[in-house]
Amino acid sequence: MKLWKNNNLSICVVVLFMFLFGVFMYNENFKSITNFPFSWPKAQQVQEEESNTNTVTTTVTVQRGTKNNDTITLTILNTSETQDEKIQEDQDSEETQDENIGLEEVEEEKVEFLPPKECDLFKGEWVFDNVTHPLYKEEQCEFLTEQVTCMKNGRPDSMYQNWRWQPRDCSLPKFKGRVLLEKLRGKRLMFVGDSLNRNQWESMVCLVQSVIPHQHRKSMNKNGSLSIFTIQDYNATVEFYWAPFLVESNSDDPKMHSILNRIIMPESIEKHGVNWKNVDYLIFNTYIWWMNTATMKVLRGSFDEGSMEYDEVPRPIAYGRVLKTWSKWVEDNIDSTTTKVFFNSMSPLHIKSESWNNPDGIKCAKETTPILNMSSLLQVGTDHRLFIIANNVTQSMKVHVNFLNITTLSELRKDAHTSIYTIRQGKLLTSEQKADPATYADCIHWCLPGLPDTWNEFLYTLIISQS
Ligand SMILES: *[C@@H]1O[C@H](CO)[C@@H](O)[C@H](O)[C@H]1NC(C)=O
Ligand SMILES: *[C@@H]1O[C@H](CO)[C@@H](O)[C@H](O)[C@H]1NC(C)=O
Ligand SMILES: *[C@@H]1O[C@H](CO)[C@@H](O)[C@H](O)[C@H]1NC(C)=O
Ligand SMILES: *[C@@H]1O[C@H](CO)[C@@H](O)[C@H](O)[C@H]1NC(C)=O
Ligand SMILES: *[C@@H]1O[C@H](CO)[C@@H](O)[C@H](O)[C@H]1NC(C)=O
Ligand SMILES: *[C@@H]1O[C@H](CO)[C@@H](O)[C@H](O)[C@H]1NC(C)=O
Ligand SMILES: *[C@@H]1O[C@H](CO)[C@@H](O)[C@H](O)[C@H]1NC(C)=O
Ligand SMILES: CC(=O)N[C@H]1CO[C@H](CO)[C@@H](O)[C@@H]1O
Repeated sequence: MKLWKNNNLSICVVVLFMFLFGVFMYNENFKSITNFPFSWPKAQQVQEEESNTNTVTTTVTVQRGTKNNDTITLTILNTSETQDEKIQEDQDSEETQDENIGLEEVEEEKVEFLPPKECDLFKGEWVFDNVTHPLYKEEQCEFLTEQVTCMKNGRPDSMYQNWRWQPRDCSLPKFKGRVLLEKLRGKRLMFVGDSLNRNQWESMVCLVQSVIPHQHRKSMNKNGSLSIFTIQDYNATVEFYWAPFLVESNSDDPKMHSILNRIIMPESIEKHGVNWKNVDYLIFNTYIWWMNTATMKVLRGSFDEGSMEYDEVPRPIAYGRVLKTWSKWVEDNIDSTTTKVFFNSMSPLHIKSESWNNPDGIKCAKETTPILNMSSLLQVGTDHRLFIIANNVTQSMKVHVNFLNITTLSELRKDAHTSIYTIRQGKLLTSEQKADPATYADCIHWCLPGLPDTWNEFLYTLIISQS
């Protein structure tokens, strides 16, 4: 298995030159080539139309380079990357991409800048960057559900969409839907778990769907526990499978969510697992459904046999049993040469505003900026015992599992929850409910565009780096 191809820059330059020559030959429209040195990526085009010209390329370079010690390298790389993007924009706008598509894709992949394997992507900071983020617009993604469209639901501030995660020792590559879809060609990617993984799945659908402009070339099919987004041109799917405990439980009905007496069968996973076979990229999580009681109810016997009796087991013990069952399933059923496995660490809650020194706050409801002062240890109530178990289990398996360490960096995002701009039992909050955030604010789920896009940037980085 070849991991983490490092870019050979001189090859890049040669390939870029050959590619430019190719475009020149293909393209009778001389104008797009003469435009090309003064180019800027699409995100800036809007800004550009409102303001002035030619300064924008510099801005991008500076923004990407600021936090990085490899400023010069990055700048050089960015220059060619920017040029490459411009070419792609031109092709898109002229609708000539069909004849150039192969060339363009190969090229994009070659110019991709990947962080070195040693770089810890999850150690870093949030940087305000309204040039590159959000990665898509809320109103441009028809597949978003009402649960997450915070602006449409009346949220007045939008800064929560503009934060970019900047790893300390490297940079995340720019998310390119086309590059990801090329990896997914003829393949299935599936999120498995609870509503936070569904949150991330919705984000991923939006991130790739914009590549396909034609409505009838992409489709959504929601059927019971399984939701499938299909991109016909690539024969690729981005799926979500509902299994909030991963193992069998009395909470497996994807619609009935008001079960307070949650009971699990920690050694029983096959019923769900059959649905995960033959998937090429599997992303698991399980956390939020564990959090309403200190102990977990473990069934004696089986639901199928009508058993009703259960034992109450301390949360970490039960969590460990479930992950052991899960890891055994993965080891027995996954061929790591064809399937990549990921495990998301816990998505945090923001319920007590005192924990980020805002005694006047009401849960997460008044928060409009991330926690940027990282000088003191932040404690928002996450059960880190489960983090340690998940990290330990995933790192000691025979099959390679990518542990996505999203917990700490998400703990800083008190501003990013759906709060009162969401639904409850299928309906948007009424104005009376909105006036009572202490009762009704949802400080568990996240607005989109927003934080789960960053989780997908990690996923993207790992997918395109490992092939
Ligand atoms: C990056 O530079 C800063 C200051 O310029 C320094 O404190 C830090 O240790 C450097 N990081 C690495 C990985 O070299
Ligand atoms: C997870 O990331 C945080 C920073 O975001 C870091 O402090 C912590 O050590 C990481 N844990 C693991 C197991 O990598
Ligand atoms: C980005 O933020 C800056 C500073 O707040 C602001 O001046 C600028 O207008 C913003 N640009 C866009 C495109 O929103
Ligand atoms: C489409 O992808 C599926 C896997 O998701 C594969 O089984 C099938 O053969 C592919 N079909 C074509 C026509 O490539
Ligand atoms: C939904 O799934 C069930 C079984 O999982 C299947 O029998 C049924 O045909 C599916 N319906 C649609 C509309 O795909
Ligand atoms: C950051 O937090 C620490 C501890 O809460 C506090 O002492 C310090 O003044 C804060 N710094 C800033 C710049 O707010
Ligand atoms: C980590 O996992 C190994 C093997 O599953 C186990 O032996 C060990 O006790 C675990 N350590 C912790 C701290 O949970
Ligand atoms: C390190 C490296 O290969 N840098 C190259 C970046 O691209 C410029 C041209 O745009 C070359 O002159 C550099 O040698």
